[in-house]
Amino acid sequence: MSAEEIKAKAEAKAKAVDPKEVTVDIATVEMLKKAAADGCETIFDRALTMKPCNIGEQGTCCKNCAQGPCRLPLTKKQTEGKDDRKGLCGATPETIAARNFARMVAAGAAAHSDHGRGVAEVFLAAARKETHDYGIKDAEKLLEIAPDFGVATTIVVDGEEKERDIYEIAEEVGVKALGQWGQQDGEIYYAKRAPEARYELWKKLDVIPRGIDREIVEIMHRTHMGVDQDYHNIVKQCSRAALADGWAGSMIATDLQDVMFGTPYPIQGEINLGVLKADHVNIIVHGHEPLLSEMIVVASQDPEMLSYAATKGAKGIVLAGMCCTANEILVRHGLPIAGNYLQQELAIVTGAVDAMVVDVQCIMENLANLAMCYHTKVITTNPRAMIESGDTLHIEFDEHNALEDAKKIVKAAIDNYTNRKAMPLIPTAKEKMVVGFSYEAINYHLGGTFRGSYWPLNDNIINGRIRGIGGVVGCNNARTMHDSAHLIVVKELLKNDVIVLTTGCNAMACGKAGLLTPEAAKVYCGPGLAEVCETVGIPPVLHMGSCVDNSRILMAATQVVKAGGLGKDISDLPAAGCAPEWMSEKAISIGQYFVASGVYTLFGVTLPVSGAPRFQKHLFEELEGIYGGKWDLVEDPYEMAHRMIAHIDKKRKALGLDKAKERVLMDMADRQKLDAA
Ligand code: NFS
Ligand code: SF4
Repeated sequence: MSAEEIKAKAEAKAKAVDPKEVTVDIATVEMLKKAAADGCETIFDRALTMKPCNIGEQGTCCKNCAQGPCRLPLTKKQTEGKDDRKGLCGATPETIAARNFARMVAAGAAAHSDHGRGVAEVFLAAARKETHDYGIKDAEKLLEIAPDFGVATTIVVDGEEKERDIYEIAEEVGVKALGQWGQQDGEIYYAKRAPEARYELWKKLDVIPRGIDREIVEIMHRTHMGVDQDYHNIVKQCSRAALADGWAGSMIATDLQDVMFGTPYPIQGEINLGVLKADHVNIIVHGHEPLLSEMIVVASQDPEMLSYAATKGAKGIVLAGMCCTANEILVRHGLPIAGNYLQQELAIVTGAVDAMVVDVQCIMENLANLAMCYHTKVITTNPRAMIESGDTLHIEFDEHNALEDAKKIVKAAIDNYTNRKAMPLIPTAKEKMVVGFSYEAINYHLGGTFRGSYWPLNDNIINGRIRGIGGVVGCNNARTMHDSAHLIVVKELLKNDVIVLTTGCNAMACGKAGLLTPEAAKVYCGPGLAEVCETVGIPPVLHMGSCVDNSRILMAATQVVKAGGLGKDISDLPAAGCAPEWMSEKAISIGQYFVASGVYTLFGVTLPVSGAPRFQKHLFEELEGIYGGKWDLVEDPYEMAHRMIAHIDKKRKALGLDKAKERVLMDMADRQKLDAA
């Protein structure tokens, strides 16, 4: 070997991924070793060899016109007092960073809301009985949401009040819901769901979204070259578009999915790559929209499909989810989850996945390349999302022909079972969990009476057994150790008696670590929270669903405010939210709607704002004076948890709850007394 070759080899070795350094998940460690042995590259390798651009990371690279890219890094020179950085057009770093940030909000809000639009369209088709495959599963929820759209649930005939036909109600709700996307003036319907004080504040600040699409388009207009050049004003539009996501696009998606597929209630499930089975056909549904996966659930259980699988020598069909599609089918059907975002490539590396069926969002293009190393068929299904790389199959999914299309997909997976190249190697790791805590389910479970109520939760917060509420959500990010920050933050909160609400990839990290079981309470929680969880029989971390279901957290917070005793607005609550390992633009939209709803919201890893100090100050400090909520960036997960706890304590103090009032935990009789009152 020449000196150069030796040097190159040493460098390559130095750059090789050490699995234990990049993840805390044992199944992931095992599959990273296999990937290396098989000579297949994953995102973990690429994260080592390619570093992020320092200017983009600061948020100060502008390519909004062809005179750029104008790159304005913050260097020592500026921090020493003078800052005269300007783009060719004169744009300041604040204008550039705010515009970039706003475009992330627009993209995130668009992704959630376009998902919501698809749901509303199918809902309307189901209401009109134009498709046989979808229908109304939860009529009670439909009756609950109809008044929010101004749709009557009863009708007066000959002076007598009668129930209206459920499909008639659904059609009217569907038309009005779908109208929210193209609405030009007025207010989105669900703005009024917020606590009154919050609604009034939004009104005063003039940020109530007029219509979903309009607010997103307006961001794109305002951030075009030479339009909005005041970062305060740009952030105001970020709030409008983000609120249109949280309180309309996402919230409508959640509600209509619940009506069509059922509102989640606590159910058992299993998680991690160990859910795959070597002697079964393994199908992974990956992406975000339950419209497709709900049908694949049906198709994969079809006797005709099962006997077809048997003809190929398979003992059955395993259908498992990946990313938020997984959360959707888990919380409604208890179907297993194969893993979270950073495990998608590794599922293919097992060599056991016969089809990876994808729709939209969080799907890595490299899946197609990896599928070539193994035998997996990557099947795209949505006209919005095709993959050019590799040998991907496109089977378009049409809601009007949903079950037939789903069967075609399942059949393609079965046909691929006999093409496996080598013996699969499936990690044994998997964990049991209890999931499906919609805000309705929390109501029911914590209420524990015939009439559900959030009062027992409030009462336990007031008496100090529960210190506060932490929302921990969001992605994995290959720039930080897989699942590590998620688990540190959550465990630190639990230890300090903060109950955790979770969605998305954090929920999956918690599931894999065994935090989503009632038994976790006595292992991880402080004494107060442990006692409450054990009495009620719930896990200390409540899995509320997918990222679109962050709208459920907004509704839960609203219910807590309305139950009384903890202030008049979401911003009064002893609560905080965080996304320790975020990466997606959707997370930025979610962060902004939480901030605009009054929540202190902390992100980990990085935020593209550091190159624009005044804009950063606006997000991290000034917004609190406007919305009662603000952004923060904390890389250290311990520090993140403790800043959340400090904020919770600050809110407790403002509510006069700093001196923990010791009270007996309510028993059944107390609760009945309360209910009778
Ligand atoms: Ni949310 Fe869910 Fe996961 Fe992040 Fe992606 S799957 S929608 S975006 S990576 S949490
Ligand atoms: Fe440069 Fe201004 Fe064009 Fe951005 S909009 S690329 S800052 S000239």
